[in-house]
Amino acid sequence: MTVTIVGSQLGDEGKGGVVDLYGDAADVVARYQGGDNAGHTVVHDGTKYKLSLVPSGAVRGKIGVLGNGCVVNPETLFDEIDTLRERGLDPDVRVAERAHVILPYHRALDGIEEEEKDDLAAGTTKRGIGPTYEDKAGRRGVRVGDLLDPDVLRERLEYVVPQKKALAEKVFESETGEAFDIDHLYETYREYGERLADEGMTVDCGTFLQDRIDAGENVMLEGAQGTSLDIDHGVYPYVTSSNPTAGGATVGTGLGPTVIGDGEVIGIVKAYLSRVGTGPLPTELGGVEGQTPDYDASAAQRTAEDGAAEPRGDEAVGNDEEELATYIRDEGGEYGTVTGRPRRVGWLDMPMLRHAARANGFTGLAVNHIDVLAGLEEVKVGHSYEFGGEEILTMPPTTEAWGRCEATFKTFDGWPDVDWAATAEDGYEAIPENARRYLEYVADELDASIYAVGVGPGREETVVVE
Ligand code: 2SA
Ligand code: MG
Repeated sequence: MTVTIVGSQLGDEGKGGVVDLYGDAADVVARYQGGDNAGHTVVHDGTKYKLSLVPSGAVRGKIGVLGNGCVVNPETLFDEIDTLRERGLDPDVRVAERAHVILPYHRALDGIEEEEKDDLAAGTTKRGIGPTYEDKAGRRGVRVGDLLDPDVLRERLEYVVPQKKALAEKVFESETGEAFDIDHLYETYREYGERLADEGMTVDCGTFLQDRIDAGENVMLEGAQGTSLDIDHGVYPYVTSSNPTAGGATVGTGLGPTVIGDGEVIGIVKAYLSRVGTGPLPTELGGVEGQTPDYDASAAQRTAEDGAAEPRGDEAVGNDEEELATYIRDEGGEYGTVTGRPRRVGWLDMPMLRHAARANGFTGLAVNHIDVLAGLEEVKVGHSYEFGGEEILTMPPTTEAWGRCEATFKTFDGWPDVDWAATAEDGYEAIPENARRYLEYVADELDASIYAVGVGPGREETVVVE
């Protein structure tokens, strides 16, 4: 049996908590796309582990698999494994031989291209994700299996590296160094290959997972990022270069669609929106300089002078956009984990979610962070868009059209801040009534039932709906 966990918005929906919840019953946790652009913090036995590549299940004694749809930076992989070992864990991580390898020139090119692109830059994590998938599609990539065979590795590098070097030097007029040096790359990556082989880490992913399923084990498929960052179904070009949607789980592991479809596909929804990087966001509140198109710095200035976003007191927060944005950002800790840059925030966007529900075929939902919105006088959702004089209920296929959509809001009465830890113990009925109304609206609109509600950052702070 499989459970697939998919982000329904723009990443950072709090997938970790849900992965924990369902991960208990899993024997194997596999990732099917992305690479070390998926920073998550796992708390286990009171210790915090920061991971960006290794599936979180590996911290909890499960087998962690990086599927063929992933792009693997061996340096990050071994750093994370070594750190876990230093801390007394013995992670069992397997890597698909068909997965592509992120090489140092991919990282270098990611940085160079982002600077060149200017307005079209996606605000990438600069981990080389895009350039690696480009080479995969361009049939000039290096796969994990190639690291195990020095002759093949050498041949691949000799073909591709001169092209990358020319791209960096001639097209982007950038300097190149070790990252573009065939001999250096060959030595370093051959050694990574030896270590992968010595530790028996590589697998034929689809066969490995299918054998587990046939033996009656449970496999959890852990998506990174979210539906609107999907290269096909997201807000192109402000997307990542893989398929976080549920279809990616089959292509990215080698399990058939009927195997995935036989299990659960759970959509993770954050009760509001947050976004790192650029592109339109119809339900955005306030804005963030350098990320929000047409950002109005004077509005932020005005609120700062008004002394907005005081810490939560008995007073409910008012309705000024910048003030609300700052409040939600602070309550939700919406700052980048690596750079500390503020994330853009907005109200829940239902057209985005309807699109996600269809594209992924969710069997259930987990809605997170309803505690973050507690204390607001009213909570809004973008129910539909007004586009070209008409009301539309789902996202248009081009991002330019999406940028012209105006959200039509529906307003809910706010809910109080309560003892959320106690709520988590007491169950669904203990959730404040207005918050339940909000949740039920979302479930109705998406025609999917709510399996879980996240009411705080901790592992225990999840209400499981019976
Ligand atoms: P990239 O580096 O090529 O993938 O960047 C392309 C765009 O995708 C965005 N991006 C992300 N946005 C939010 N969260 C991300 N990762 C989460 C984290 C993990 C998760 O906490 O780090 O949610 O599973 C993530 N990764 C990529 C990026 O900002 C660009 O807009
Ligand atoms: Mg995160």
